[in-house]
Amino acid sequence: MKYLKLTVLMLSSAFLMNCGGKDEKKKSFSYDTETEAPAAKSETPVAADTATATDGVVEVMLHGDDKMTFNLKEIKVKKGQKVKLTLMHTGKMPKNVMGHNFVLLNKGVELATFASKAASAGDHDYVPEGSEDVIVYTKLLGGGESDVIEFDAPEAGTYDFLCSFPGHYALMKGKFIVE
Ligand SMILES: [Cu+2]
Repeated sequence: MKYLKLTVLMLSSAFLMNCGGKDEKKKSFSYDTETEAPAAKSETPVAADTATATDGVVEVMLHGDDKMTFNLKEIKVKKGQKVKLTLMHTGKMPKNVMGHNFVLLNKGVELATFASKAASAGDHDYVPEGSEDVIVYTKLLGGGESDVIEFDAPEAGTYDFLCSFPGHYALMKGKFIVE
């Protein structure tokens, strides 16, 4: 909660240069509704953080780049929330060279084991078809592309996420925490 408040504060100050604590709620709401408009300008690093929207929907902005990194190492949501995750490839390199996806693994699935299985699933964007190891995943993206997925937060616990493009998981991985 403290985390969210901070994000809201930072957003408020970025947009308005002046923020009264009282208006935080209102501002975060108007920020959320704004996302309907095609806002090409909102490329602030702040927006890349985990931010909560209204109606129990959490919006997560995850970026992958040409340096083979994700901007987030940790994503925190709450049990029962709906998660709207946007993966954006902020680089320029094509998908066959520097493809990125977001794959959320089930509890107890070993990252390295999964990654090596995934590496041979090139026909399916490096996500083994019908795999029970996977909770949810995005499309594989090249530079400039993005994909949005929505899913219900799984039961409380800590899960691994990764980019399953061959060789990427060493750097492109993180924890998905459901509280
Ligand atoms: Cu990748």
